[in-house]
Amino acid sequence: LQWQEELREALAGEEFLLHFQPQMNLGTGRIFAAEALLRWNHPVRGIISPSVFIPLAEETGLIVPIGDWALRAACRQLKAWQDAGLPPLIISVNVSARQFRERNWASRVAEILKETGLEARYLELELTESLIMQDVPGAIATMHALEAIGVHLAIDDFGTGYSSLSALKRFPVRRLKIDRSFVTDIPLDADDMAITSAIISLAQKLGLRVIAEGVESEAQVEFLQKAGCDEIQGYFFSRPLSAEAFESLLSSARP
Ligand code: G
Ligand code: G
Ligand code: MN
Ligand code: NA
Repeated sequence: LQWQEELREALAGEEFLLHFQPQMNLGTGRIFAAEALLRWNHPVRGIISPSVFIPLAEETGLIVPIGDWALRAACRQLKAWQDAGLPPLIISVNVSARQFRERNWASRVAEILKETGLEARYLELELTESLIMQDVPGAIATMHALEAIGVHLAIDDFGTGYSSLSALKRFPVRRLKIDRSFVTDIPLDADDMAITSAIISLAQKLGLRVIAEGVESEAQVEFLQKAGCDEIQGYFFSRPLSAEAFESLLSSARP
């Protein structure tokens, strides 16, 4: 109950903020996207990680307004960067199951885009496999509604959620994000390397883009490049950054 009140106050008191982690294309060496990651700047406890407060927010249902706040803030930030003349970029936003299952959620997304002035094609929504698998037909319907408004979709934490490969064929998604757990022990763990390579070829054969998460070393980059991975995200290239730090990284990378 105490958490619930604090989360409510945090939303009202603007204690949430976003950090941005760049995603890099291995072919061009350029930043093509940023994942928006929620942070709670608690007046007493300091910065609190979403892995702590998102499960609490899920329980109470507060994840719905908090998630909408994050989506709106991410769209507004990207629009501001576009208006400032920064290079074109995609903003990638995490979606929770409770949020995704809201009635007419796709039209809420459309409203947020309209309100912030961001074109739909610059927004990518990250859905986890487990979110989709909770109700495959329902998820596919919402995914099609999102696709119809021009938003792109990615499957987050891919490989961890027991999604059937035959279902994958029916999902209107553009990108798979290989879960960090498969990347961490490359190049030491032969099984993880086999799984990662297999996900990359699967994505290629299905015509999907593929990004590896949690990339922390040069050796991992080399392995992924050889395996044909398009894109990377992780501490090796950059940690999640404040809006200001991300903006200067982007400005310094301007051609
Ligand atoms: O940034 P960090 O590693 O602390 O994130 C921890 C978890 O919180 C990740 O699984 C991430 O997907 C999730 N997360 C971060 N921001 C959001 C958000 O805006 N909405 C939802 N639903 N999850 C988020
Ligand atoms: O579940 P999701 O993929 O949305 O989680 C993203 C989280 O992963 C972010 O909160 C970010 O802090 C974390 N992260 C990003 N890159 C790395 C990395 O290279 N190593 C580790 N350990 N965590 C990372
Ligand atoms: Mn994510
Ligand atoms: Na992930």
